[in-house]
Amino acid sequence: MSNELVPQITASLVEGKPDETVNLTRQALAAGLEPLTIIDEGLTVGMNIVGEKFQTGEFFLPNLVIAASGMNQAMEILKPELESRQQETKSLGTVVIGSVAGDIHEIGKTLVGTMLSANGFQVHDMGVDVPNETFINKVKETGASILGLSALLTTTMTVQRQVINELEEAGIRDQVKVIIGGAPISQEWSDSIGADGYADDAIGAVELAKRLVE
Ligand code: B1M
Repeated sequence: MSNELVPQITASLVEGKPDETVNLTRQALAAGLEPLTIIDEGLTVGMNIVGEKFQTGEFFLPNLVIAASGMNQAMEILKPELESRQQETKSLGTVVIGSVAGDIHEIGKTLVGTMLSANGFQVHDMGVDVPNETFINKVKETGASILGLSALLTTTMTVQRQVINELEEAGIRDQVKVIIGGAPISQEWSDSIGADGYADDAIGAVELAKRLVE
C-alpha cells in the first residue's frame, strides 16, 4: 500500500540500505505519491533520525555517508519529477546558491535549489564548500537578484556573515537579497548578520524568495 511506503523509505535510510531507498522511492512515485511528500515525510525524517543517532554516539560517520548516498540517489529520481511539476512560465529572477566554504553538506542546499528552479527561478548551483569570492563573482557575473547561502555546521554558519560583509566591501550588497538556511540557522541569526531572510525548509525558501523579488 502506498501509505506504507513512506515509513519504509525512512527505515531504509536509517538501516543504511540505499538500494532499497531507491527502489521504494520509485515504487512511491509509481503509486502516485507526490515527490515532496516522499522528501519531507520519508527521506528527511530518515536523515534526521540518522543525525540524532550520530549525535548520541549510536551511529558513526559511515552511517551518515551511507544514508546520504541513499538520499542523494533518491533525489536524483525525484528532481526531474519536481521540475516537471513547475507551474511558473516566466523567470522570477536569478538565484546563486551554494553551501558555504568549509561545508560539504549538499542535500538540503540541492533540494532548495531544485525547488526554486521548479518554481520559476533561474538557479546557478555552485555546489559545496564554495569560496566566498566565487559567490561574489557569480553574483556580479549573473546580476542575480538572490544569493542563497546554506550552512549545516555551527562552525560554518559564521561564513554566511563573512559573505555578507564581502558583498558590502565589493559595493554590491544593495543589488542582491541574501537568504540563508541550514540546520543551525535561526531568524535571530539571520537578523544579527544582516541577511534579508531565513527559511527552515525548501518550501519556506521558495516563499521567501518570491516575497523578496516581488
Ligand atoms: Co554532517 N553534521 N557532518 N554529514 N550531517 C550534521 C549537520 C550534524 C547536525 C549531525 C549531528 O551531530 N547530529 C552535525 C553538525 C553539528 C553542528 O555543527 N551543530 C554534523 C557534523 C558534526 C558533521 C562532521 C563535522 C562530522 C565529522 O567529520 N566528524 C562533518 C563535517 C563535514 C563538513 O561539512 N566539513 C559531517 C559530514 C557529513 C557527511 C559528509 C557524512 C554527510 C553529508 C553528505 C552530503 O551532503 N553529501 C552528513 C550528513 C548526511 C549529516 C546529517 C545527518 C543530515 C544532513 C542532511 O542532509 N539532512 C546532519 C544531521 C541533521 O541535519 N539532522 C548532519 C537532510 C536535508 C534535507 O536537510 O540539510 O537540514 P538539511 O536542509 C534543509 C533545511 O536545513 C533547509 O532546507 C532544507 C530542506 O528542508 N535549508 C535551507 C538548508 N539549506 C538552506 C538554504 C536556504 C534555505 C533553507 O536558503 C539559501
